[in-house]
Amino acid sequence: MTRKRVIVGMLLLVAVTSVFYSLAFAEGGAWLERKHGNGKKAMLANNGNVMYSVYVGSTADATVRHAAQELVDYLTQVAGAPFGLTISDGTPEGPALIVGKHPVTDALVPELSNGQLGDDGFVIRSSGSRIVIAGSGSRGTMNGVNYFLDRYVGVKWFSPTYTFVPDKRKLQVSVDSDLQVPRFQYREMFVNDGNDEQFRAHNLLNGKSHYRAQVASVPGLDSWSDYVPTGVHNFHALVTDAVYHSGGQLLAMNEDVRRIAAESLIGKIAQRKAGGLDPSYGFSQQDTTWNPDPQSRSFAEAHGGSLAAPIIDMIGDAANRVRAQIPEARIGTLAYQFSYPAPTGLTLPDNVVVTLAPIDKDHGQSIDSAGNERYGQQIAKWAAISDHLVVWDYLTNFNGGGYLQPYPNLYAMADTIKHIAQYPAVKGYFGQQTGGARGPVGVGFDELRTWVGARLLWNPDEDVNDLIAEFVNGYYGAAAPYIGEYIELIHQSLADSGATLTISTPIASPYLSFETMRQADGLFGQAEAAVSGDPAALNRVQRMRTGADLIILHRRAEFAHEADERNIVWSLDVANRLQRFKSLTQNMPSFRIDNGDIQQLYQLLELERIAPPVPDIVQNMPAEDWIDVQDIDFRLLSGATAVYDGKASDHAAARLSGSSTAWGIQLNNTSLPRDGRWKLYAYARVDPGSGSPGAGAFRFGLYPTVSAPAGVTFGEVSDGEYRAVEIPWTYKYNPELSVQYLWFQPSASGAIQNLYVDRIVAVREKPPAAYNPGFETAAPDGPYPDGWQAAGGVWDSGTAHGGSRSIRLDPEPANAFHVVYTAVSKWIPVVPGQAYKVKGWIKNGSMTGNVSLGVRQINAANGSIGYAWHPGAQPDSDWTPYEVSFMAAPTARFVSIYFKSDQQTDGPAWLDDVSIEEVP
Ligand SMILES: [Ca+2]
Ligand SMILES: [Ca+2]
Repeated sequence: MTRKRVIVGMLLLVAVTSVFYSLAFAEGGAWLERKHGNGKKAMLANNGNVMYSVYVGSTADATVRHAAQELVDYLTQVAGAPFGLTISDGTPEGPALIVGKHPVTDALVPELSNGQLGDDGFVIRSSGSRIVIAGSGSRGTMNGVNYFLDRYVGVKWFSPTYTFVPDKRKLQVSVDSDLQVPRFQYREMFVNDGNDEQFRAHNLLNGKSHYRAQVASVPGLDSWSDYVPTGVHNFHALVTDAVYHSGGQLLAMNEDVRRIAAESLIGKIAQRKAGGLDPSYGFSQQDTTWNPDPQSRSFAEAHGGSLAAPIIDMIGDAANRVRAQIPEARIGTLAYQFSYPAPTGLTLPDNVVVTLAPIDKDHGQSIDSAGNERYGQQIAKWAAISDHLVVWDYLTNFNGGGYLQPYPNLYAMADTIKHIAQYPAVKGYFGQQTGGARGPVGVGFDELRTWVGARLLWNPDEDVNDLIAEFVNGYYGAAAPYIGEYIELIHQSLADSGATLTISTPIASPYLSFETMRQADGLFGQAEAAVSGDPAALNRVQRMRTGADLIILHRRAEFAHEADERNIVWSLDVANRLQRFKSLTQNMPSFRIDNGDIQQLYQLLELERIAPPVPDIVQNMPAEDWIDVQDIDFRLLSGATAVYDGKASDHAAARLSGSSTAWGIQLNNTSLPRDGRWKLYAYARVDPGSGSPGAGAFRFGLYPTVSAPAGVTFGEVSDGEYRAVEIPWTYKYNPELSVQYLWFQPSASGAIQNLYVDRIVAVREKPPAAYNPGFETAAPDGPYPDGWQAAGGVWDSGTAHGGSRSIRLDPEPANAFHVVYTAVSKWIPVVPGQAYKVKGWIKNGSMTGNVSLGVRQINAANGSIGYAWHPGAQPDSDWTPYEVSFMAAPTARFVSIYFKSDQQTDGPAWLDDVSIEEVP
């Protein structure tokens, strides 16, 4: 897989530099005006003389006045000369910058009153010696001023802590007529940097949701979009009586539920109206799964099979009932997890806003990429049934390495925004870059992503490479070439590795390889050197570096080992790196969404690990056939911690008290491959307590449950040493499940004091295959073909379908079960619930009786579950292919292939060239 962008290698530095940095950061920000050079020239100030005054009408509200004052302040700073603000409805004398609606704008800007600008659009228009910057409403005017300062004057609000203000003694702008309406009506980049309302407004972002909604705005900035109604995951809060709760959600088709929901919504909305708030409220599913009632299920089945159908029908119904009471009321809801696929044969009333939240997509690729087909294709389907859609995009790592982990999704985000922009129904975008208020501020790509995202939400036609270059040049100064190369390196590494970005991407994901991290580290070294004389720029570079530092610190033992083996010199400089990392992250209380106290991360990073040896069970196996997932990637809950353990493969393990009954040690499926089937082995040990050998030591299971949890007895682990505990199920990625994890739980029996889990080793399961399928190879110690039992059968070297040999059964009237079958040592592993086909060629010399091919399923205790047989080969027939299909039973572990001839046969029968295959 190759990303379609600029590909950067070390040798391409010059070429890339020319792509990224041809707009050199040299001439006082001249490169920032690339889009606005063709209008009428207006000299705002020249060499200390100010030519224009800023005018605002007397009825302007706080937002417009604030914007006008900002215009004055920034122009003054840029020109080094004082601009004045005039509040007047009179006709300006002399050259004027008119901010907002004003008696003179009626004739100059008729668009202000014809509705085409919406809440956010504006016009920047030159007429004679006047320049008007105005929207229909105050937010539009504010946007116009910020747009003017940014795009025309060159002020760049790169982050809440760094604004680039050009120095232009000769301040000239080129203005013609610029009518701007944002593509997306609602635009929110959700990250803690964005808590700065002025920063959001400067970058034309108008969202204020989540915990931000609880923070009062200052009057001049109190102008946020209310497109998405407030209130989520509130089915049970709005319909409180538990008799109406069902399978995790509501009895969606129930008349009482709909009536009660509508009454609750009417109450909430009336209350909001009375408080001067937007007459809207959310009505959306609980943040869990749904096992629907039969009525809801059958409604879903009648509408495309999506569980969104009963939900959407209920919400539409409730919205109509609410509207009958409050005509202007609007309702918000979610298409999320089980309700993400759009229903068929339904439409939504136009007072419902649906937020599509594809949390499980691969966030490293655009939503319209092949790998995200099941998510991308739903946009058009939702657009067919609703004209009010918002896309909630996931832009950070909630778990795994956490928010700080390098998350190369800049191009994926840009392509997703560009793709959804094609659907007029999609009116808004929410880009989630943090899980909560305790998340990061100003690290990694967050600032860059916010800035680029904000631009694309205004105008998705902007070129993402130009935007990245503009930010990188402006923000990182002399370090820009190295930061630019790092951005390309980490994105290309993701594309080359084929890894996915999920909300729980593991630290050991292949895009964070030795080679990539070594190159990244080198680039950051160069970047720091380039700005070593500029402490503020150095701080910005180091904040970008935290992601690489996190990975290098976590995996230092492994990287040092690899460097050593390959004779590569790479100074990991652990002490300084750790100190730098801590100093830049200490104000970030939470490094991931749950149980993510930053102190816990420091504790993990301080553990002195060693490079773990190759596990004994995968010795000599090709590297692509096994994966070692260390405790770094576990989720530790309920008191579990990562501790030094000299017995552990890397000298560290997750530890949980033996008295706990929590599923305290977990491995999320995002740490496991998405392709193929895998056997899992947990390397675990205990600190022995006291108990009988048969007492439970610990248990483990897969959630959601696929099979009863399994356990280990005290007798098996009482020596306190690590052993590879086989997880007795085959793991296979299931895209239907938004959450899946393996959990470990002490038995709290007193038999153990502590449970330790060092690592989980996943071993690829090969497709099933029959051993010695043509009966050509002899067993070393007997008269039968190798791997087959042929009690009573004959290994025939004179008759064959393929090769020169086959197996033959001669009539044996006294034998009620006259068979050839797979030997125990060559039983074929199968996956419970999987369908299979066994095939074989039979030549039948018998005129009577039954000759057939079959299969026997076998459980973990080597007991027989049952047989499946082909009805029987044609009597007196030459070589003919036969097959027998079966579904592996829930308890099946193996199968043995069988060939039989019964007591009524009167001639020989041969079997050759058998095979087994999975049926998709
Ligand atoms: Ca370990
Ligand atoms: Ca053969």
